[in-house]
Order: sequence, then C-alpha cells, then structure tokens
Amino acid sequence: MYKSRYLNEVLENVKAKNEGQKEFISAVEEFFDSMDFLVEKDPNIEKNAILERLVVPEKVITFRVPWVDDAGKIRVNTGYRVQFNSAIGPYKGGMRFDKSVNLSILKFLGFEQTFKNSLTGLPMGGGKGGADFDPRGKSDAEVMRFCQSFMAEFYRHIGPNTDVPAGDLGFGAREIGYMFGYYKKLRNEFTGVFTGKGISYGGSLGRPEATGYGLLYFVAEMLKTFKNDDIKGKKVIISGSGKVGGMAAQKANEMGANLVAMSDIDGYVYDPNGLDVPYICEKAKQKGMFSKDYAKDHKGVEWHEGPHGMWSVPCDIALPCATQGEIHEDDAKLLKKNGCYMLVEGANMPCDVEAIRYFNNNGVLFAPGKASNAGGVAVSGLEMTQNAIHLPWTFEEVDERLKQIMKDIFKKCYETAVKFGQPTNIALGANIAGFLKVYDAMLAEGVC
Ligand code: 2IT
Repeated sequence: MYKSRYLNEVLENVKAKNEGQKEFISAVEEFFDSMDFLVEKDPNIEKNAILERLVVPEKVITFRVPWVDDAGKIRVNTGYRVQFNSAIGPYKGGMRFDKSVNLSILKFLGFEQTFKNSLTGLPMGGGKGGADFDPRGKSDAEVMRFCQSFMAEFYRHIGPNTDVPAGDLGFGAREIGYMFGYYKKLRNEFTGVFTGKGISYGGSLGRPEATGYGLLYFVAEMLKTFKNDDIKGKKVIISGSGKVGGMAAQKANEMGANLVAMSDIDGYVYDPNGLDVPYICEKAKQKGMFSKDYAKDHKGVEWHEGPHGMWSVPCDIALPCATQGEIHEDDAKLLKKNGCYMLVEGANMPCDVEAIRYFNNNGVLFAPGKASNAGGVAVSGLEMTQNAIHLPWTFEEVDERLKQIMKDIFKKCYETAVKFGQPTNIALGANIAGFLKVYDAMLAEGVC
C-alpha cells in the first residue's frame, strides 16, 4: 500500500490489466515506491494522467518468425518489440534472445529502459525486444536464417530516428551483424539503426566494455560520496560471466579491488585471497563459462554447484551482473549478515522489490541498474552520435565521456535523493530524476 490514493489506484489497474505479468508488475511497484514521495506534492501528475500513460507501452509489436534449421526442419518462434516511451527521443534499448523471453519480461525491461535512458542525459526513449529463440547450440547459418526472417518483418518498425535496437542477453555482435546487414539490404540504406555494431561498419570503440566499466565508475562515486573511500582492497563478488560481469571483473581488478567470488550459469568459485581475474576474463570470453575450469586449474579453490549459493559468501560489495530476479529478501539478509554494505546492480533488476526495500531499510547502500548499468546504453548513444556525424572517436575519448556520464548520473540520483530527504536512497533518486525529464517532455508534447 502506498500513502497516495492515486498510486494505489493506478497499481490496481496495472495488476488487473496485466494479469500474470509478474516481472512487469514488480518493476512498476518498485518505481511507485519512489513516486510515493512525489505525486502528492505535484497534483499535475494525476491531473495529466502521467502515470496511467507511462505504464502502457506506446506500441507492442509481435510477429511470427519462421525459419529452417540445418536439418531442413521448419521452426517457428515469436518476435517482439515493445516501444515503450518516445517522449525524449527515439525508442532505444536492447534485444534479448532467450527461451524465457515473453511480454512480461520485455515490458519490464522497456519500462526500466525509459528511465535509464533519461538518466544518461542523452536523447533516447525506451524500448526493448527480442524473441523466445535460444541461439546457444545453433550454427552460425541457423542464427543468420533466424535473424533474416526476424528482420523481414522488423525492418518496418525501426530506423535511426524511430527505434534503435542493440544487444542484450543472447544477442551479441554476431546477431547485430546479421540483422544490420539484412536491414541495409531491405531498406537500401546504410544508417546507424543498431548500436553495438562491429567497428568496421559503424560501431563504437568502448561499447563492449561500457556497461561493466560504467558500473565500476558508478561504484567509485558511491564509495567516495558515502564512505569517503575507494575500492582498493575491498572484497567484491560478481554474479554472471557474460559481457557485463566479465568487464566489471576486469575493471574492478584494475582499480585494485579484491574479487573473492564470481559465478556463471553452472556455479561459482570463492577464494578469500582473491581470484585470478585474467584467467576468468579469458575463459569467459572464449566459452562464456569459467567456473568449473577455474576450480580444476587452481589448487585449493572449490567449485560450488549452482550460482545462487554465492550470496552467502562474506564480502564488502556485491555486483549482481547476471539477470533479473537473482536476489530475494532472504539473500539480502544473508548478504547483510556477512558484512556486505553495498550492492550495485549490473544487470536489470537482479534484486526483487522486497530485497530492495530490505537494503534501503537496513543500511545497505543500494543502487538500481537503471542508474548503475546505464553505461552500456550511454555508449550506444555515443555510437549514434558518431554515426550521425560520420566520425569515429578513439577508445580514450569514449571512455572519458562514459566516466563523465556515470559521474553525472550518480550526481543526479544523489542530489535528488537528498532533496527528498532520503540521502542514501539512490533508487529513489534514480526513479525521480529519470522520471522528471520524461514527465516534462510528456507535458510539453500534449496528450499523445
Ligand atoms: O539493458 C540495457 O541497457 C541494454 N541492454 C543496452 C541497450 C542499448 O541500447 O545499448
């Protein structure tokens, strides 16, 4: 229950209209926790039905994706794009290829993306898409045929000033290349309609590193502001050995952190003396997985089955970088009990709403992905700029801009949290600061 009658009414309606969509409802609830500090102070939000409009995607596109596998068998998947909000710029956000993909997950991600993109300060609206297609174990030819069939419908709905997709889980450089190539053919034009592209055809240096590096730049700001400290020697744990986790491990190591535990899909490894980070980064890059090999190749380090047990490991700072819904209230309690005083999200909503409430009420500094993992989409925005001016920037130039953007995002969140009398509540700061820009644009643009 919220203090505000308006919020309770809108949430009830969201629940009734989105029955069974638990990820989406949970994202709205988390956002409304923060809105409860704002809506009664500003009656224009209700008067203009801003929240009722914000919780409904502007457009949802669903389509059939038929394709032929290597054995000649015809297969069918479902393709999606949720074009959530375009008040401040063209729809922008990643594509996810995974068996678990459904409308609830994509709506939750698109909703989050709207505020994340707003926080970057760049002109990007929110969107998310993908398919219930698992590229793992598929040949390159199968993935290409799938991507081309997907694009045969998708090309109608995207464009550099309409909707600019990018990667997410299961959707990397290979998928982006095939999609971009087919878009170019169908449209007969070479435009920056995807970000995360290869360098040879318009990609940005620093994009693969951006989410993980940006996360650590954000952690540095948190430590400086709240603890007058830095990450040197701090015990850090990271979940997920994908693009985000791998790059986060690399940057944490470079900044002098002591990475004591890390997980992949199979399990996790823990070494209180610190893990061999170059080994992990190399293995993760080659195979996506590292933990079983790590335990074989490093004497005295045990492999633990299943990634979830890692939240019981003593640490100072936890960086969940795998996927949504990894950390529940019980895990949050265990983390706190074992000394964790800061949790910064690298994935999108790895903590559920109860875990977030627990952190905020129990003195564990918490930062939500929509602020702390915004480095990826921020550098996507920089890729769009480079495409528009037809000029590539150096890695150093991009990295410097990324650092500044992450500092600015933290500052916006922190100053907003302070303004609302909750100086350590970065989730509140992120939600309100991200919201205010979108709200302002929606008011200016009228009812549309
Ligand atoms: O969750 C995210 O911010 C992304 N998957 C990146 C989106 C993008 O457009 O680069």
